[in-house]
Amino acid sequence: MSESLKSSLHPLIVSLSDVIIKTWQSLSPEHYNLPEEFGYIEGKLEGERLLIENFCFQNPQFRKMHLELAKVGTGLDILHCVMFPNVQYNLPMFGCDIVTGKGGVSAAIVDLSPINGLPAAYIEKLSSLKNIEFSQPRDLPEWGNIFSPYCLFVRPSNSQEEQLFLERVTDYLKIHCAQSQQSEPTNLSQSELNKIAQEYYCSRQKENDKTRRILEKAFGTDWAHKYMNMVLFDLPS
Ligand code: 18B
Repeated sequence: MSESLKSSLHPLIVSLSDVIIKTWQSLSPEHYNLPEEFGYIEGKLEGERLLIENFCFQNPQFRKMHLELAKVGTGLDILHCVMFPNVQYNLPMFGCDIVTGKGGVSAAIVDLSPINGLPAAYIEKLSSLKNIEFSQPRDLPEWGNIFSPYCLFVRPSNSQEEQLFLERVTDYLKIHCAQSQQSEPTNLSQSELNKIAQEYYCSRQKENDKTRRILEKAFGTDWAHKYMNMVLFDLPS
């Protein structure tokens, strides 16, 4: 990981990216080649530099495990992470997004989002986690009907809440990695349903205008469209 970009990011993003990469090690990840032009990217947003760095892996259960770190000027840091299951496995979508600004963390979201329902083992594990209260919960946007009842979306208001968020993401990742290792491939017709559900998840995520706006301003409309469709939320083949 390039220390130059990473070390300049908000501490919550640095800690979480370490946790994600470390947890993925247990999944025997192989490298996933993103389209060449999209590894390390630099653009300009309203005269400010936008730096993007991508880390991408795959294994039999996950067609793509994607971590993205981004910095806009000196004001805005972003962590974006999605684990896309292979559609042959009945696994949910792990997704996480952190956006930090001059005033601290403005958005921190993590979920294991259902693909044709959450498997019973996930419900059991997620509902037995201890309840954590955050002082500033946030409301999901209109396109957010893809998220599960276990979706956590907050504005952590101090470093203690940032730590609690980090622990909860770690819980979700550990549950997901362990469950994925026990998962067996399903049949063809269920795989087809999983594919449709994953396409729906991606189409809803692409309705996030806040993400689109930043990419469009820095790199132009065409590039942003390509990036959202080929890198952030590409469809299963
Ligand atoms: N996202 N986020 O990933 N987004 O990618 N993100 C924002 O304080 C980027 C995901 C999610 O309230 C904001 O409001 C950019 C995944 C939700 O309307 C900004 C990239 C999930 C919201 C960005 C990126 C996800 C949100 C506004 C590419 C969930 C709230 C910050 C690197 C699993 C939307 C704020 C709303 C917000 C930007 C969720 C600036 C550029 C995987 C729900």
